Amino acid sequence: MIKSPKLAIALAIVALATAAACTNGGGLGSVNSGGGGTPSPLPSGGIGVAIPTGKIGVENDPVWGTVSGYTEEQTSQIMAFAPGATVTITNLSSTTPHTLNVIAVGGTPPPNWPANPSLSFSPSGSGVLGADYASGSLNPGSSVKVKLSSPGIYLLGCAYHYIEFNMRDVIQVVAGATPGPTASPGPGGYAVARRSARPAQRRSEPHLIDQRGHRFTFSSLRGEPLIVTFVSAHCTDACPLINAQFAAAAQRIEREHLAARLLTITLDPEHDSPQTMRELARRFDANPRHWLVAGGSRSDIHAVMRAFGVISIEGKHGSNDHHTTFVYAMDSNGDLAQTLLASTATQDDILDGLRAGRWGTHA
Ligand SMILES: [Cu+2]
Repeated sequence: MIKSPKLAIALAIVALATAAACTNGGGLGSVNSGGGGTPSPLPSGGIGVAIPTGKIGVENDPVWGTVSGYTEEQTSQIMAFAPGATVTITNLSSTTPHTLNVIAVGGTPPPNWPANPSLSFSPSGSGVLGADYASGSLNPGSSVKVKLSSPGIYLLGCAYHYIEFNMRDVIQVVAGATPGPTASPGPGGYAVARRSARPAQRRSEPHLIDQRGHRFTFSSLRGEPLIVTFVSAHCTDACPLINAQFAAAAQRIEREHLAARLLTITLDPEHDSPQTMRELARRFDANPRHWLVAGGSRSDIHAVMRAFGVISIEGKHGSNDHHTTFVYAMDSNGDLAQTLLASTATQDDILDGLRAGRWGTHA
């Protein structure tokens, strides 16, 4: 839990900060050293490896367990790339060699990470990510390239530091993933969630209730880009940051007359009623033309969360304050086009995407 002065600090620095304790699951990576925690200097779409202190984060992910020591530029420790991508793995350390080895390939999260897998210090796998891939020992500052061809989930470990530093990670190779700051599609999601996130394919589409008390469906919002996120109204960690980012983005959308809508949905329908969400909307002065803040029945909200692969877990205080923090850009057709990581740059990410027409035309 962070207190508001610390949150203010987190908002003040542009990069992801140390603060987001409730964002396990891939959103804001919490860095395990004290102090500021600046993002790693990495080539776009590259992977940096280092002992997880300071620049490289640690996430205690509810799905994947502890992951640390590998990251993309400014993103979470769970990494996603599109098939066919070639990724540069760079050792960011100035003192210590590391490796990137594939431990297992599969389609689901591991029940447990293997306790003591045999990880090689020599390169293997011919530069293609697969079950037999090993980068070999990468000296400080050196790089190697790997091609990601087959879709799947690859469990990674460093041969030197798998055990002592939990230096392990997950690469998802999945269609539609965008490397870099907007990478991970999120644990539990992947291609299946991307497909099922098309509400039109549902037999009976869930209804949501906005801050005016109007019932609506995803289908009813088609025709312009829709930027979706999920929050808990009771969360005091990352959600206030996301709400502030959405509030700022909504104002900019209005000011620039962009045809687009934001949608914030509760991820804790047991505690956040539509009335609670209305209060939240009021607090942020959310104009429903550009920003819908929605609750709904438990079953409808859970159906929407499942479709997006949103995971939330009840915390100590009864509300769901451990959860994924992603921002989903749906195009004008209602298809999920891109998954963004929530950050202090979210309003810029949204505005840049809309202005560029990345998720459909704007008026
Ligand atoms: Cu290592």
